[in-house]
Amino acid sequence: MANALFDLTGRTALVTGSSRGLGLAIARGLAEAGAALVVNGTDRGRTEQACADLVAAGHEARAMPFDVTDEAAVVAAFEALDAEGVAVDILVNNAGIQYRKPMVDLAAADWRRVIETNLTSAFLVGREAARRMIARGAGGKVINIGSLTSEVARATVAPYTAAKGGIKLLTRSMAAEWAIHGIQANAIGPGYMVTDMNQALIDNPEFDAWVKGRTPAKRWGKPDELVGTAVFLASAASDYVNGQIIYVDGGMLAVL
Ligand code: GCO
Repeated sequence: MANALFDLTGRTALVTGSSRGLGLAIARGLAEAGAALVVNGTDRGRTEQACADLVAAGHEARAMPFDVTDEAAVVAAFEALDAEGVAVDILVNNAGIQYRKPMVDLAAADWRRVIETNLTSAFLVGREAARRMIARGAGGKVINIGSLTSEVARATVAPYTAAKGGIKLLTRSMAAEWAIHGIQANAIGPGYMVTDMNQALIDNPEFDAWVKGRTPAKRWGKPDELVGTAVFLASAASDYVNGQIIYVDGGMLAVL
C-alpha cells in the first residue's frame, strides 16, 4: 500500500530548471519514483546532458530547453509536447536565479529579471500546464519551489525574496482556482542548500559559520534531501493537501 501511494509510474513530470542543482536532484528523484521526465533548462547542451544521464540510468526522459520567462517559448514548448502526445501530470516550477545587491544600488532591470525568472515564470508555465490538466479532467500536481525567503528576508536579496514570497501566495492562488479540478498546488521551501548558486556563501567562512550556527541541524542541506517531499507532493499521498509550503531547512525557520 505505502509503495503504491508514492508510486509515480505512468506520470510525466516537467521540472523547470532541471539541468542542474535542486531541479536536477528533484527530477532524478521523481524519475526514481517512476515518473517520465521532461528536463528543462535554458542551456541546451546542459539540458540534453542531464536528460541523457537520466536515460542512461534507466529512466524515461526527454530534453525540452526553453526560456521560462518567454511567454511565446513557454506556449511553444507545451504545443510541442501536445504534438508528441506528452501530457504533463506533474509540474515542478523550480527555475530561479539569485542576484545579491543592496536595493539602493539595484538596477530596475536586475529587479525585473529576478522577478520574471523566479515568479512570473511559475505563472506562465503553471497556466499552460493547468489549462491542459483541466481539459484532460484527470487532475494533476503543481509544486512550486519557494525558499526560506518565502517567510523571512535577508539583506541584499530583495528581488529574490519578493519573488519567493510571491511564490508562497501564488501557490495558494493556484490552490484556490485549481483544486476543484483535482489539481493539488503546493510548494517546497528549501533551506540553505549546497548548490552552485550558494557556492559563494559556502566559501565565505563567516556566512558558512552563520548558517551552521543558525540551523538546528548545524549543517547545509543537500539537494537530494528535497526528493522525499517532492515525491510526496507529486504523488497520490498528497491528494488532499493544497496550498501548503513545506520547509526542508534543517529547522532554521522553527527557531530563533
Ligand atoms: C541567499 C541564498 C538563499 C538560499 C535559499 C534559502 O543569498 O541568502 O541564496 O536565498 O539560496 O533561498 O532558502
